[in-house]
Amino acid sequence: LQQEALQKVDQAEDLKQLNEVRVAYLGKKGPITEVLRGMGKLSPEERPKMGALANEVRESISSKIEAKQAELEEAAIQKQLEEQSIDVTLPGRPIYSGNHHPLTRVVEEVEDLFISMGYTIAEGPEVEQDYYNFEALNLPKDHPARDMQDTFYITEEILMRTHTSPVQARTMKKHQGKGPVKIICPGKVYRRDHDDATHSHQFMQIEGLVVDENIRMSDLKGTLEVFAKKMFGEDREIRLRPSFFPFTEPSVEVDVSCFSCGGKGCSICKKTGWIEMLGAGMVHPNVLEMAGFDSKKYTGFAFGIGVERIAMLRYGIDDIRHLYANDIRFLKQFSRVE
Ligand code: FA5
Repeated sequence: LQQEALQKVDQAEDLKQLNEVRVAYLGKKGPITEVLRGMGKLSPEERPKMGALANEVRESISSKIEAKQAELEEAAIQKQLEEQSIDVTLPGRPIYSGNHHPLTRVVEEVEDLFISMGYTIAEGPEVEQDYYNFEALNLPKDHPARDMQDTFYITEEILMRTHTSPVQARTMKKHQGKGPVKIICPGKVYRRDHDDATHSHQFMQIEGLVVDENIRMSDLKGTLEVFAKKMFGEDREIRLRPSFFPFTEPSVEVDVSCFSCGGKGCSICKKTGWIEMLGAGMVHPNVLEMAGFDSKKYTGFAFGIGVERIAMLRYGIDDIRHLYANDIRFLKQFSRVE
């Protein structure tokens, strides 16, 4: 029996067959278990002899099985390794890392700049009340200046905000008539504009608002000069042109000198050497009063910058629609190397 079992172990070609041998010879129904079970029937002299013999046979089979198992397992691993061998000469698969959208990058940079000048970030809803978007900004119902911003209305009183300026009114109201206020607010805005190379029906603005005692136009100019030089280079200049917004007086539109052509005139600046960047002005006393501030004690300045404008100039993007088409070939060009 022992010889036969040891031979079967040797012949086992894989772990499955080996297990079958184990069950056949050492299992509950195997011949050795049977012998051990039948021991009760033997005479007291024969019992120890038979027991010792049965144990010896069992030991020898089981140690042979163990040895064979180790051998088969090793062989199985070797076989697997051979089958799965890696060809290190094959070209690797490229790993594409994602990157921030150019508009996100611009917003983050502008945020960092203004935070370094002591501003905090404010937020407001994109679905806004007519009151904050217009009335609290000195634009009563039926005021002709409402035509400046074609609006998506949801109801008569609720609309998609057309600019980030309502956050001015909301922030001032929260301060309950006490300065200083020093915030910027980046966010999406919506207008019923026809989409073209420079206009989108949904775009982004960054609002700025400073209210305190003795805030002057020169503070606005100095702040915007720092903004232009930090965003576009130390050799940049700004130009203030008189303009009109119902919520600021005086109001200006601010141009930045064109860096693509160095002021000589190109298609980006339409050969003028200047690019319009933002609207700004001194906060209108009516707006201060409506938000609960004493306009004899407090003055302030505000500005609203078009984020797409900054991105287009910064990266030489010639069509605003690229920023919203989600074309991976376009977006891949903005991977940040830091
Ligand atoms: C305003 O929206 C004022 N709220 C700005 C302001 C804030 C003035 C605080 C005074 C004080 P305006 O409509 O000019 O102003 O828009 C500001 C900027 O948003 C523009 O200079 C331009 O860069 C950008 N912009 C306006 N319309 C669009 C559009 N359809 N698509 C993309 N950018 C636009």
